[in-house]
Amino acid sequence: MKENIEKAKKEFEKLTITSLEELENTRINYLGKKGIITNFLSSLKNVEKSEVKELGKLINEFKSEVSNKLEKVKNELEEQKLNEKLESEKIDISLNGTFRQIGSANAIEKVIEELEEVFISLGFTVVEGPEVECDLYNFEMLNLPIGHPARDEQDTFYITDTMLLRSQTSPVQIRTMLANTEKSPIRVVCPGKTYRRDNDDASHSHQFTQMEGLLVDENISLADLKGTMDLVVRRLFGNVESRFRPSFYPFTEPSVELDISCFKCGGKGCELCKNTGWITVAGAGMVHPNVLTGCGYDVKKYNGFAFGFGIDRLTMLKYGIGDIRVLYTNDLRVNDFNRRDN
Ligand code: 2NL
Repeated sequence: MKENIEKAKKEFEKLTITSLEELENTRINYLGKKGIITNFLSSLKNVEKSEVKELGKLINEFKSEVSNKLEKVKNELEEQKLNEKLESEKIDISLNGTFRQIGSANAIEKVIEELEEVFISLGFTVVEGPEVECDLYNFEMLNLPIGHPARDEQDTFYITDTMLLRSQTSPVQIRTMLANTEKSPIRVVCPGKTYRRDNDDASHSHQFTQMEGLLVDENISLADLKGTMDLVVRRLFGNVESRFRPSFYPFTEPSVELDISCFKCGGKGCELCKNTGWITVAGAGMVHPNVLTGCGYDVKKYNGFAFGFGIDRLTMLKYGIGDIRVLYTNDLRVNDFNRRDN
């Protein structure tokens, strides 16, 4: 029996186990109910008493050798299996992703938003309105009756005899005043698309962009308008001077043009300011009493100021663009100022 045990031991030591399935078979083969070691142990009862101790020790050593080896191989195989799984599920995060060109706001839109921020900080509300308007709101209520010569300058596209594409955003302010049934103070800015019957060239476009503003309150003076405009242009263009020049608009009295000192040459005179040292950025004035009365405001109590920025012009000045048409043609150089590689 001793030789049989030693022989089985040698055979076991030669065994190579390469899978968990083989491992389980080996376990059953050696340690199972009818396994080799179990058989040796039960054969002990047929052995001479004097030999039981030695053989028993031998079998138990063999048994723990088998158990130890099976445990060791089990751990190795499981680790190997896990490594294979990890390897097969590996993701190479160093690979470049698919590059998508990210768009950005159009330059006009950015100037509008910048102006809105300033006006909101001064207590103004942003209001929008329809682009197809009636003659009444676009012209008549702005003190521009039919036949008024100033209508020529603002000739636009007519849908019918009385419906047109708005030539300015003023009708939005008219609507705001009419809708305010309490006839209380108003502070609004109205950005949006406007239209004129223009032949397109480097400085004219049949569709352009305006931002008008209206303030109605008690005891408003031209000084309030000047202070407001000065603050706005400084926020937009930095440390510039501002000045008012006399002008004419049918809807304001008095009317002014707002100039800023040239931010390029500092007022010395250059190509941008056509050697004048000044750049015109807006028209403005005190709201004409006819406009206020027409909208139901008592001019004995209320007055106000209004202004209009040509957003296209401001955008061209701010970004150094020489042709207004570029703003409306999806030229990526205009629309992608905030791209990293620009
Ligand atoms: C320009 C001039 C201006 C206004 C717009 C306005 C609106 C109402 C009443 C009075 Cl409801 N005025 N708007 C006033 C002065 C000038 O725009 O050439 N902008 C580009």
